[in-house]
Amino acid sequence: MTAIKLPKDSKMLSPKFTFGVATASFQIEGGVEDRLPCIWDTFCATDGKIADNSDGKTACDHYNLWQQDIDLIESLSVDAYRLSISWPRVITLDGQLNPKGVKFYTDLLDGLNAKGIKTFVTLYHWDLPQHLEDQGGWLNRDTAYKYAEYVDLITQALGNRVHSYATFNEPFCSAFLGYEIGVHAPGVVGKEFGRKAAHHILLAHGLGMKVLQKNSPDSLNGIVLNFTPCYPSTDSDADKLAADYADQYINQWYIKPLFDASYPKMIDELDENCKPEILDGDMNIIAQPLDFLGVNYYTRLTYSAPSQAGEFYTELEHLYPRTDIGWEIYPKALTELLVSLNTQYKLPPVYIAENGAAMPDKMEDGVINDLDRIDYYHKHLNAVNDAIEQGVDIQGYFAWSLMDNFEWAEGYLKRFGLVRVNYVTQQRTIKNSGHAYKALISQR
Ligand code: GCO
Repeated sequence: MTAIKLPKDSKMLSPKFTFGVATASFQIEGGVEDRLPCIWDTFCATDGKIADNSDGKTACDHYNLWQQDIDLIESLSVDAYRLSISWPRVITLDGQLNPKGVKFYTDLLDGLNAKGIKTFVTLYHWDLPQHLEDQGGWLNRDTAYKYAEYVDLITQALGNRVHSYATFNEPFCSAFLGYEIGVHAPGVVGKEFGRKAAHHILLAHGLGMKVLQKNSPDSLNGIVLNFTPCYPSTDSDADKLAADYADQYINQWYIKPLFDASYPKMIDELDENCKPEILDGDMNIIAQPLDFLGVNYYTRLTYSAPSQAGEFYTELEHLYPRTDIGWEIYPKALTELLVSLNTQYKLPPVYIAENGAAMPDKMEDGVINDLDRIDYYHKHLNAVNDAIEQGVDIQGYFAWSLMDNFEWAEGYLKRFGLVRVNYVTQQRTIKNSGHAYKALISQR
């Protein structure tokens, strides 16, 4: 596949559909000297946590190169850019706005708006200020209230520059990867912590939505969740039960409270010490009306019945074909996911807020001919189109990512960009996938 194609009559080719590219603050900014430390700085400084022992000190140096990066975004002909605000850059230790950090984002947003690029702002993409982690981080209920204060201050400061706000990116990753299996910052390990962190993040989401309703009622306000659809490895009842449990644990736990104001039924099967403390009124705070739901999709997983007593499922290795990060390429699950969420819940308009692939790119004569990534985008965009044809209201799609960047525990080893970054010279080179994405968008 050398081009990304959609059916000629696809609704995605109407000018009303939004095409964008996405990034996140810690993954691209660098500029650490001008902000407070965050949990990812600490995690990176801990031996053995990051595959290449790297950190976010420079990353893509977007903190200094943002003007040329806006030109780069414009050159891809996208309608929208999804970025995140670094909480430790805009808030000081005593909880006040940091004018220098705020100016970085107002300049950036003004620059994007001047070019007619719609701004999709995520208020939390994992960079919790370290001093809040020192007080328990997301295991401390107070953090949810600190988050609401931060949202109040920053949204007032940004004024009407923002087209869309997402309160959080992927609460699953922050809670489960960060506070249960510890492969992400802050690296806390223990089954008793994951659900507690998740509940406080969801509570913070609800409190944040209330602030947005007050401070920014005209923007499109919502949340971005990631989904890894869970498939049974065979048709047996035991495997189906295992996949269903996994689905409740990793997917439903984060969406059901938003729409039904309750957790999935597996909460009853959790050991007492693993249950979150839910105070009166929490679930109603969490279930605020949403203007949109962001869906991030990369892969699926398959499950079979548990092999040991006391467990609920066995997660199988990713099947083939796989991307460079080892995730199965299975576009059909994206269609099935969207259709199934649309039957289970009364969804607001959906935006695919992230989808993309790490591939083993090679640069030859200055060209990155990443046909594998083009093929991934072609198939997944068509999977989105199939879901639209089956009645799901999907209004936008964001490629992850604008450019190669700091891929969390994988450091700089895995490249997700439509644009290659040379981390020595900071030179950006549009890959053929970037050209193909632009060609698709430009044909409208
Ligand atoms: C996520 C994050 C991104 C990642 C991307 C690839 O979805 O995990 O939002 O920051 O880089 O997903 O893993």
